[in-house]
This record gives sequence, structure tokens and C-alpha cells, in this order.
Amino acid sequence: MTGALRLVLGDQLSPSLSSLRDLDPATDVVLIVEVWDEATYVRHHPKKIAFLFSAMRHFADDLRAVGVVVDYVTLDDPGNTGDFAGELGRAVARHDVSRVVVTEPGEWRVRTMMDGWGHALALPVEIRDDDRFLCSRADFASWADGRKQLRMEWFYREMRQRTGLLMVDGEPAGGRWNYDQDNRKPPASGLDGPGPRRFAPDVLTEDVLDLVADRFADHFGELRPFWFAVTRTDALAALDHFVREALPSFGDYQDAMVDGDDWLFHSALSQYLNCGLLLPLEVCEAAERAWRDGRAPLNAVEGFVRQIIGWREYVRGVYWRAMPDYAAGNALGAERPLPPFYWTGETPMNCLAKVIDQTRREAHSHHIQRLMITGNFALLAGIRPAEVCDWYLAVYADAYEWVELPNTLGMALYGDGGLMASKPYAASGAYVDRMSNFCKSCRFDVKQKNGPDACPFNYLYWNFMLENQEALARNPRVQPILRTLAKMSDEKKAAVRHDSERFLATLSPAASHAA
Ligand code: FAD
Ligand code: DLZ
Repeated sequence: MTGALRLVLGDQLSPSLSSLRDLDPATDVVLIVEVWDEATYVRHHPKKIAFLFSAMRHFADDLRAVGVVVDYVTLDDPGNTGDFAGELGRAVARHDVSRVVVTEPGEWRVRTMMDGWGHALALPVEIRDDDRFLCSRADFASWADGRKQLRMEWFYREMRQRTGLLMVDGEPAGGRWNYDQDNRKPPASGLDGPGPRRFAPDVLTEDVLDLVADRFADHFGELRPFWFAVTRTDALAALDHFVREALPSFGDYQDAMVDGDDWLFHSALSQYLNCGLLLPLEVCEAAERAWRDGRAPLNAVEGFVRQIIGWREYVRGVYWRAMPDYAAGNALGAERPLPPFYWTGETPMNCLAKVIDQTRREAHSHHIQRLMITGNFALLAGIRPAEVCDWYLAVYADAYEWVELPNTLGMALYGDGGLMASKPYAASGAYVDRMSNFCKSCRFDVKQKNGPDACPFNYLYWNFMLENQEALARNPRVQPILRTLAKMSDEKKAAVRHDSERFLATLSPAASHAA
């Protein structure tokens, strides 16, 4: 009897994956492929490529250990065609299979590729739902249908009821759905988080690191030191470490930024969740247990659970509902090219330089750094959303378009005109100063509003409002800001424009090369 060829993609490394569910070890073959096109459709950070290749190889070994036949194609296989379709074609020729089974991919780009596979292979291709997510695409569509705005908070409350997480007798634990007002503390002096659990690379990972060093040396980012978990067992240990060491303070310092502490109390679990080594429900249940056992306070656990069953599920729903047009969104008509310093980190603005440096070293920065430093700058400076999105997709180990695009284009850049965010996340230097210690060692003065020594976020903020006042005029949440703008003197407006033009002129690639 002929079997099924079950293709598992690099971000589908879960034993419970829908495409593996009815696998018959006697007849079926699992195909896993390292392909050039996936590693370069954006120039991914070397740590991300090494992480996925090593996790894919370990996953293959784990399947083999339970008797599954795995056909694993390495990047340096001499016959490697470099893409999914080519590798499927070769595998169909190698094996006695009569159909292909795959779980739907995370990206629209790959989903459209899949449409052509059946014809090209002359075999039926079954595409199954990705039920590792807690809200299916169909369920999200039913929730969203007929709503003018897709506010996360309402979606989140339904997800709490549906999962039963942090629910007591049908009511939200503690009587409130959302404990954000207890969170968002500025960083206390000397604040120091435990950092994520780190793992020494094994022999298999070392092989991958050599391969990646050889083939992707020209990509942005440092490959070593490499400490990510690459197996489910180690990812579970990383989860356990987070719950014990960091979760209790997660809520309090969720929005804080500290120069010199890359992680604070964040989990650093997103890359494991997004490639399937961890599942969202088990992560939330581990956090909930810590609250029920008195090991972590409710504000921390609720805040953490909200990020996963709320934000994570919600952005995925928005992505699939709004694609493919969503990717071209540019509601504010931002047309400035991405400044070269996003790749070099060479900028006199300390906050940007530090976040980009961390990104280069770790392929990670935390949410507020992404939203309020690199994202806020791109918003205020009017950088083309497509270029900003490509940057975020390339530089973070957890980046896949389904999660990166809504966060960048929708949340950070307001490129979808407010589908996701009720107002642009624009902030001046005062926010950065309140929530971080970056300003203390910056060449610019955050207290100065104008002039060559003023923090550029200060005048760029008002310049953004001046440039976009018509586009934002009907947004009720921006009204108070626009009323302040209307009262601003002409001299002050002229100074804002002058400082902004002067500063923005230094960002062009030509100006950077000249410098
Ligand atoms: P924690 O702060 O510990 O949060 C716990 C978990 O909640 C995360 O692991 C993640 O799975 C989930 N989560 C938190 N916030 C979000 C969110 N806004 N959307 C989706 N899931 C969330 N996250 C990605 O996973 N991939 C991306 O490519 C990505 N791009 C982003 C781009 C921008 C401009 C912004 C503002 C945010 C982006 N995020 C992205 C969301 C968030 O920044 C990361 O999930 C988080 O920083 C990961 O670090 P952590 O695991 O320590 O998160
Ligand atoms: C991100 C990535 C990389 C770098 N390499 C591979 C690969 O070689 N093989 C593979 O199956 N998947 C890889 N991935 C993840 C895919 O890009 C991801 O599955 C799609 O973007 C769909 O989400």
C-alpha cells in the first residue's frame, strides 16, 4: 500500500501537528527540508537560521526515535533545489507515496505556493488547519464579521471564557479582566532581571553553526554566542525557568527598558512558541498554575496570559483576515527609505543604538523596545512601512509574517489606518525617559524641545502631528493632541519643522555614506 508524504515546515516542529496526526509509520514518510529560498526571502538573522535548522534536525531525530521514517534534506545536499516545490518533487520521485499532507503555513506567501503543488506533483495535496492556535481562522472571522474596529480587549475576553484560563466560577479571577493599570512601572534603579535559560550547543547544533557561519556570513547579526533551546525538552526547561524566576515581576516591569539588561522579566519564549517547540495553551497553563499555587501575582499572570491568548491569537486572526492587501497598507503615506543605521546601529540616539545593538547580538528585543524605540522612530520619521516590515521580519528570531506584519504595520506604524490600533503609538522623548534609563547616557538632552542638542523624538513627535493632522483629524483619541497643536505658536511650529528637516536630512543613505 502506498503512503503519504507529510511535509513539516521549519515552524511546525510540534509532535501534535495536524499533518502528523494519523501518520502510519509503516507506509508514510515525513519530509523536512532546509531550503535556500526560505533562509533568504528576507535576509534572516544568522541566529534565527541556525535556531531553526538545529531545531528541525533535532525534531527529525525525535521522530525517528519513535519509529517514523524521516527524509531530511540538508542545505548542503548537492541535489537541493532550494525551494519547497523542488524538494517535494524530488521526494515524490524517491518515495512510494500517493498523496501529500501538510499543515497550513504561517505565511500567505507559502500558502499561495501550496495552491500550485497538486498540479505540479500530479498528486492530491491535503492542507490541514493549524490547530496549535487556540482560535481558528474561521472562528476569528466569525468574531470579526460586522465589527467596525477589531479591538483586542473584546477578543481577549472571549478567549478567556473559551479557554477557562484565569476564570473562577465563570467570572474573571480577581473580578477584573485586565490588570494593566497595576503594571507598566518605570524601571527602579538597579533593576535586574534573571535573563532566559541558556543552553550550550550540542554536536548537532555546532554542525549547524558552522554551516550558517559559512553560508550566511553576510546577513545582519551575530551568530555566537548561541544559547537557544533547540529541542522541546529544553524549551520546556526554559518555560519552567521563566515561570520560577521572572514571571512574578513580569507585570510590574512589562514596559520598562534598562540599558544593559536585555531581558528584564520577559519570557524570551516567542521563538519557541512560533516554531512549535512550545504550545500556547501549555505555556499559559504553566503561568496559571503559578498563580493558583501562590507563586506569582495575578497582575503578572493575567498580563502574560493576555499576551498569548489575546495578542498572539488576535494578530494571527487579523493577518489572515486582511491579507494579501494588508501588506501594502500605508495609510499615512510614509515614503522615507529605511535609514542605514537600522543595519549598522550607528546613530547618536542612545536608545536606538542600544536596541539595534541588542537585536544584532540576540536576534531579540522586547515588545516596548520594538514598539516604542525602533517602531516609534520609524513612525515619526515617516519610514516606508514595507521597508520597516522587512527589517523586523529579518532581524528577530521569532519573526514570521503572520505575527510580524500586524505588529509592525498595524501597531507600530498605523499603516492599516487604525484597524488594529485605536491611535498611532507616537511618543516623544518624555516617554522614553520615563520608561528607561537610556536618556541618561545619551548625547541628546531629553528635556530640550528644540535645537541641535534636543532629543530628536521631541520635535519629530510634533512634526509627525503637523504632517498628519488631516489624516488623523477624525480620530477621537488624537483630538486632545491636535487641540494642543492648534494652540502652538507659528514660531514653535517653524522650529519643529526646521529641526525635523535638519535631522531627517542626516538619515538618507547618501548623508550616511558622506558622514
Ligand atoms: P513576553 O513579553 O514574555 O510575552 C509573552 C509572549 O506573548 C511572547 O513570547 C509572545 O508569544 C506573546 N506576545 C507578546 N506580545 C505579543 C504581540 N504583540 N503579538 C504577538 N504575540 C505577542 N512577536 C513575535 O512573536 N514575532 C514577531 O515577529 C514580532 N514582531 C513584532 C514587531 C513589532 C513592531 C512589535 C511592536 C512587536 C512584535 N512582536 C512580535 C510582539 C512582541 O514584541 C514579541 O512577541 C515579544 O517581544 C517576544 O518576547 P518575549 O517572548 O520575551 O515576550
Ligand atoms: C524561517 C525559515 C528558514 C530560515 N528556513 C526554513 C527552511 O529551510 N525550511 C523550512 O521548512 N522552513 C524554514 N523557515 C520557516 C518557513 O519560512 C516558514 O515555515 C514559512 O515562512 C511559513 O510560516
